[in-house]
Amino acid sequence: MYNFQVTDMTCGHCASTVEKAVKGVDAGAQVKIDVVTHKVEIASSKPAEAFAAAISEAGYTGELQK
Ligand SMILES: [Cu+2]
Repeated sequence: MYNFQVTDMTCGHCASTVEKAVKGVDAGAQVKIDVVTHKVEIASSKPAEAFAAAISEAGYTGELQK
């Protein structure tokens, strides 16, 4: 389970763009997004770096929380 803080994800449109980016890395990933707290939870066996890259390619700043 990865926790990303995506501070510039501010509305439902952002959330769906981020979700699409995540599913582009792993179509079977489980994604939980909270726009209010800017949190993106991802359950996947793919590496966190792949999601970080996809989120930034989508135009957002995703910071992995340790
Ligand atoms: Cu938005």
